[in-house]
This record gives sequence, C-alpha cells and structure tokens, in this order.
Amino acid sequence: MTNQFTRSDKAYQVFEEEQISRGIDIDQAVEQIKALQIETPSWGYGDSGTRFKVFQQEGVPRSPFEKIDDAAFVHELTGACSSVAIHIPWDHVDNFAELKDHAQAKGIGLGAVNPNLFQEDIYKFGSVTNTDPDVRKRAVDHLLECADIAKTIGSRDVSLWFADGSNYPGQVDFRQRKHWMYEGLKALYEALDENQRMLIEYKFFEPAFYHTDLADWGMAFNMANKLGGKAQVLVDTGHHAQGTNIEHIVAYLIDEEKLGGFHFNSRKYADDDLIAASLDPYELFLIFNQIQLASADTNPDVQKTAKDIAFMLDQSHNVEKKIPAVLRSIMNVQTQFAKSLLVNHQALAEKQVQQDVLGAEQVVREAYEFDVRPLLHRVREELGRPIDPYKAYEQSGYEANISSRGKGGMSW
Ligand code: PSV
Ligand code: MN
Ligand code: MN
Repeated sequence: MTNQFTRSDKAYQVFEEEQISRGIDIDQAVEQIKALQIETPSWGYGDSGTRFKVFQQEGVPRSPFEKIDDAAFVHELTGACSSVAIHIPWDHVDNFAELKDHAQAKGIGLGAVNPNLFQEDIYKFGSVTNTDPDVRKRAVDHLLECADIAKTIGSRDVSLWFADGSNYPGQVDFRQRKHWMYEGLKALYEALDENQRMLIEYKFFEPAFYHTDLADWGMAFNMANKLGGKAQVLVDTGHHAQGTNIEHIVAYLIDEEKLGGFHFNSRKYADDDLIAASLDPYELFLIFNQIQLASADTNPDVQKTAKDIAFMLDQSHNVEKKIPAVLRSIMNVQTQFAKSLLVNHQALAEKQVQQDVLGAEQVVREAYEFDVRPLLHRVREELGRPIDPYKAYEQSGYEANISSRGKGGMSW
C-alpha cells in the first residue's frame, strides 16, 4: 500500500462496489467519518504509570502549553481531534484565557474540564462525601472553580469522576454519603449555564476496594436524572466488571436521553487505560452500532442524544510512546466507527422480526468483518491528511524536535 490514495485504487473500487450492492450509502458514510471528532486527554501526553513506577520519557510536555502543542499535532495528522480535555489542577495555569488562545492559535480548542478531587491529602477519606464539612466545602469549591474555568475557555462540559469510596464494611455510611454526593453535584449543577453540561462518570472500584460512591451506571444515571437536563452520564469503557454488556448500557442511556460522553480505552483486567480497541475491537464496534441505530431512531430526542455524545479518549501510557499511542487509539476508534456504518439497519430489523437469531447476528458481524482501510484512506485524503497518520508521525521529525524537552516533563 502506498502513501497516496485515489478513488481509482483497486481496493477502494472493490470496497465501494460491494457496499453499494449491500445498500450502503458510501458518500454519507464518508461524511459521517469526516465529522467524527474524538477529544484527546491532556494527561495522555504526560508521564504516567502504575502504582509501581512512573517511567520518565524523553520529550514529554513540560507545561500545559506543550501538552496542547502535542494534541494540536495529533489533530494536524488526523483531522479528528479538534479539542483536548484538561484536568485541574494538573493543567492549572494562571491565565486560562491565554491557554485557550494558545490552543486556538494551534488550530484546536480546549474541551471538557475535569476537576481532580483525588490527589490531595485532604481527600484521603473522600471529597464531596467526606464526613468533615470543611473538606466537603473545599471539594465543592473546586467543582465551582472548574465551572468557572469552563466558562472562561468556552467549554461546554465539566467531566466528573470521584474516587470517593471505602475499603471495609462499616467504614462509612453509604446512605449518608449518597446524600452528600447529591448535594455536591447539585451545587455544581446550579452553577452551570444553560448551555453547559456535567458528565457523571462511574467506576466499580479503585482506588477504593470495598465500595465506591458512584459505582455503576445506575447510580450515575439516578443522580443525573434527579439533577435535570444539564446532567448526563459518561461511560468509560474500562470501568465495568468483566463481562459487562457495555453496548446494552449505552443503548439504555441513549434511550433515556442521558448518555453525554465516553472515555475510550481498552482493558484486559481492570481499569487498564490501554490504547482504545487494542484488545476489544468488537466491543467498541458494538457500542458504535448502538449509537448508529439510535441516531436513526424515529424519536427526535433520542436521535439528538445519540448525535450529541462527546467522544473522548482516556488513556495513560506506562511504557508506550505518548503521541503514537494516542494516534493508534484514534485510528482504532475511526476503524470501528467506520465498520458500524456498514450495518444494514433494514436487514437487521427484518431478521429481528422474523426471530432469525443467526440471521440477525450475521447482519451485525458481517459489517465488522469488512476491511475499511480503503474507506478511511478516502476520508483522510479528502480531509487533506495523511492516509496513515501513525506512519506520517514517524516520518515527521516531530519526535526529534520534542526530544529537546529532555526527560522529567509533566506527570499526568
Ligand atoms: C478514573 O479512573 C478516570 O477514568 C477518570 O476519568 C479520571 O479523570 C482519569 O481516569 C484520570 O486518569
Ligand atoms: Mn475516565
Ligand atoms: Mn479510569
């Protein structure tokens, strides 16, 4: 395969012909892939590791500004990552308007603002659910500070994850903490403008090992429901027990108009934060399949929810190179998204009505089995981007350039 693409390429011709014969509108698929934007996490560019060791890599950003430079280069290569999420205080700067201007000058925007309520000593026994009212107040003040930052940088989403939990039976009062959690979330909710959203992320364990205050989608959903329309649920693909049917959760939340965003990453064992779709591509395909089905729903509100989901990566690289790992994730996400556009919805509905179990499964799997590289090459070529962003990065000289930053850049 060359580095160039033209529509007369044999592989593309064969692909297009076959999809047209299956009733797939290829030009529409191309437009949908072009429109797919996946926000990258600022912390994905910094040094990170496990609880055993954070290895330092050469060329890691030394400031939030340099993280933006790297994110902007990822966008330059892909055309698919027009914003970068920030985490406060990891990305604290004195002047957020300046950070926003820097991002804009580099051709991207600042995306979701992520409060951090898990790294200070005062939060050892919880943040918004801490028994100490002073700590609860500090936590709420930080949430409000993040709402202000989001307003300053023109960001719609404040993305929340709480490490609050406990390690042993009897350690805490579950129901009391449920009330405190709601109070904290409500304070943020009220501070948000009408066009802003809060995304509530859940996770079943870690760092707490016995209970976590927002342990699953049901708890996040309940909080979001009680709060109102500006509150939505965020699904991090690494935050479920083994075997959980994530695509079912996704379909359910969209139907309730409560799915606001994703953190994509892969996991083998727990919250491993590996490159998206590196281990579980079929799962990501099935998630996108549910999103495409809901995007074509007859209910306009369900359709709107499905089309308004914030797609974000959440990964941290232990030994992998930062920028190439982000690029690989983006390309993997695009691949599964593209495949999900090849499911024939009408054929699927017919098989379901006929109660044709294997026929319906075949309609879904068949789409997954296509090689969508020619389609992605066409998209990237039309966007004026390299058809293989990963290879283009290796050839770009960017890595040699940033090596002058040396080692000891920012952690997370
Ligand atoms: C927690 O595991 C999490 O998924 C949250 O989204 C945090 O903001 C992020 O990871 C921090 O790495
Ligand atoms: Mn996450
Ligand atoms: Mn996580």
